[in-house]
Amino acid sequence: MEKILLYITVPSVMFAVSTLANIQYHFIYEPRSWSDAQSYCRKVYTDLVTADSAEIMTKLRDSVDWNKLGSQTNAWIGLYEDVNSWRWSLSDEAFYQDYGTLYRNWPTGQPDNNGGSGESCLEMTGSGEWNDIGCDQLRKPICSSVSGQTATFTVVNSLMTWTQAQSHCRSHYTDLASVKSSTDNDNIKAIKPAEEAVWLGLFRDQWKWSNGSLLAYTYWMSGEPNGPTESCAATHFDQSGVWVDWECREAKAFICFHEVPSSNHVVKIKLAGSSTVNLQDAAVQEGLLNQLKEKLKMQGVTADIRLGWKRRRDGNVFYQEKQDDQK
Ligand SMILES: [Ca+2]
Ligand SMILES: [Ca+2]
Repeated sequence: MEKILLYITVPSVMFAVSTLANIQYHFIYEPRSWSDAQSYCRKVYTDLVTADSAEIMTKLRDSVDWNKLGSQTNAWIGLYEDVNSWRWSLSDEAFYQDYGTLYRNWPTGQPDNNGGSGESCLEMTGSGEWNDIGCDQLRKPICSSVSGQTATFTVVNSLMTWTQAQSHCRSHYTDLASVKSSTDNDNIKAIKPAEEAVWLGLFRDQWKWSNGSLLAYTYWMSGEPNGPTESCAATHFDQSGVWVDWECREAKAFICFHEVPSSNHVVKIKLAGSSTVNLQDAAVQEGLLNQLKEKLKMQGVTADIRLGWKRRRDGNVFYQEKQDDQK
C-alpha cells in the first residue's frame, strides 16, 4: 500500500480513496473468432480489452503495429451484444417451481434483432406470438399479481416504454407478466386488446464488455451497430479506431488486457480548505483525478496508470472526516 496525501483548497476536511491499477495491452495479430479470442485473452492475460474511455482508445491507436495488422486494419475488442441473456423481469425462483423459466413462443425468424437496433424487450404481437423489439417503443403493459406459483394478469390501459411498464407493474402489481406455459400465453392473448401488441416481462442485456463492465463510453462508427446478427465489436484503426459490429465468427486480430496485480495501490486523498467546490460533482472529481495523475508522474511513476474513484457503501466518493478519524 502506498499513501499519498494531496492537499487542495475545498470547504472542509474530506477523504476519498482512489484505486490505481496498472493495465497493459497486448495485441495478438494471429486472427481468431471473437469467442476464441476471448478464451485466449482469459487464459493468457485477464480478458479481451475493455476500451471504455477516449484515453484508452488513444493508447490502442498509438500501440498498434500496422505491419503486423496487415490489410484487415481492424481488431476485436471485448465488446459484445449479449443476445443469449433473455430472462424474466420477475426473478422469484419459488414462482417458477415445476415450470422453469424456459417457456418461449418465438415464431420462426424471431428473435431477429431487426436492423441490429438493440431489440432487447419482448412484445406479444396482435396474434399472440412473440417479437423482440426496441424497449423504447410504446406499448400497454401486461402486469401480473403473483401468489405462490399462480399469476393473474391485468392489462394496463396506458402506453409506456418497457422500463416504464416494468416500474408501473412493480409499483401496482407484482411485476411485468412472466409466461410459464402456453396456457399463460393463451390467457394473456384473451385479455389483451385485439390486434394490439403489449409488453411482457422478458428482456435481455444489450452491448457490454467481456469483463462484465457496463457500456458507459461508446465510440461507434456512424450508422453502427447495424447488423442483426453482428454481435461482436472491432476497432477500425484505419478510421481513428471507431467501433463496428461484425459477425462474431469472423477471424480477426484482437487486443487483450492484463491487469498487473503487483502495482495496485490505494491512494487516500485528503482535501482541506475553505472554497465552495462541490465534491460530488463528476467534473470536479475528474479534475482531481487528473491532478493526482500529474502528481504521480512528478513523483516518477512511469508505468501506465489507470485511476478511478472507489465509492463508499453510501455511494459517495468523498466523506467528511470525523474528529476522531484524524490521525
Ligand atoms: Ca424482432
Ligand atoms: Ca456492422
